[in-house]
Amino acid sequence: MGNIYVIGPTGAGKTTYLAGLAYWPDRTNSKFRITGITEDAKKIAAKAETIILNGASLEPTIIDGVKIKSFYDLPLYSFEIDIKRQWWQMPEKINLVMRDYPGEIFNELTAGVSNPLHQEFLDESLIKDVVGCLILFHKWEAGSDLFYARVIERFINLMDERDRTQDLRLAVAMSKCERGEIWPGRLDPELDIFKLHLPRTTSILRRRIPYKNLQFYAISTFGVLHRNDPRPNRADELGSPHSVLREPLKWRPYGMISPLYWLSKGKKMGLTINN
Ligand SMILES: Nc1nc2c(ncn2[C@@H]2O[C@H](COP(=O)(O)OP(=O)(O)OP(=O)(O)O)[C@@H](O)[C@H]2O)c(=O)[nH]1
Ligand SMILES: [Mg+2]
Repeated sequence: MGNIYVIGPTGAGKTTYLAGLAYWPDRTNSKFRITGITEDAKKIAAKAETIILNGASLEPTIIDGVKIKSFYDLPLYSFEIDIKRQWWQMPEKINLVMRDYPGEIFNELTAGVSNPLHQEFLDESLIKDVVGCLILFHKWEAGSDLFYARVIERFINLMDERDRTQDLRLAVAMSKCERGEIWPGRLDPELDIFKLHLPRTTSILRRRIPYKNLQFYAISTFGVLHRNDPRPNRADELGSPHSVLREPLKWRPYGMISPLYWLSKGKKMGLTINN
């Protein structure tokens, strides 16, 4: 079982993604069954109902110094994902231990980390029992590339210092990919989202991370309304940075499992079971 941490700047959708996993719809036609193992995983599943279905606005994950004094105070999510396959195939399972990082740590990387607690968090994300990181980005507009490139460069420097550049897997994903401008790019995210909109960030990653340890993904925890109706399943409240599901009963998250499969197993999930 490998530990996987979800990192990325503030507002990238990390907590929502974890809540989505915890609250995975138990539909008969879903190819996955996700079971929360730890207390925290069960707690967030209960919360996810309000987060995902009723649009309760999600607070940014912060280190407030009172509740979270050390890395070990961060909630620990452990999930078991069963992949339903055809009857003649061996059943497959992914066991995950995940932590939800506050984005502020990632943001701070550009300026250099001065807060010792932040440093502890970064160190923990690079210890040997972490097999991989899911890095979520959500901005693709001009200007974001420079910021992401700087952050990623610093993060890879830290990997280097801790001797992890050769064995830590990085799944780099564009989140909220149901957005019309990037939705068509989801089929080949490296080329049509990352190289196109974040060329500098992509080239640093490709240059410094071994080919086999780096994959690009597009994820949408919200998803679109239907396979044949690619309107985002999202209702934006005017003037609010928060988005909520437009039609909760049609919740079809996109691309959430494949990066986890790759991060934990080091091979891609078969095309037939792609979600
Ligand atoms: N459109 C859309 N919005 C999303 C999606 N996932 C999350 N969001 C919204 O993005 C905002 C930020 O999400 P969070 O999950 O709090 O982001 P975070 O990465 O945990 O942020 P920090 O805790 O500050 O680091 C919320 O308003 C979410 O509703 C998605 O798939 N699509
Ligand atoms: Mg958060």
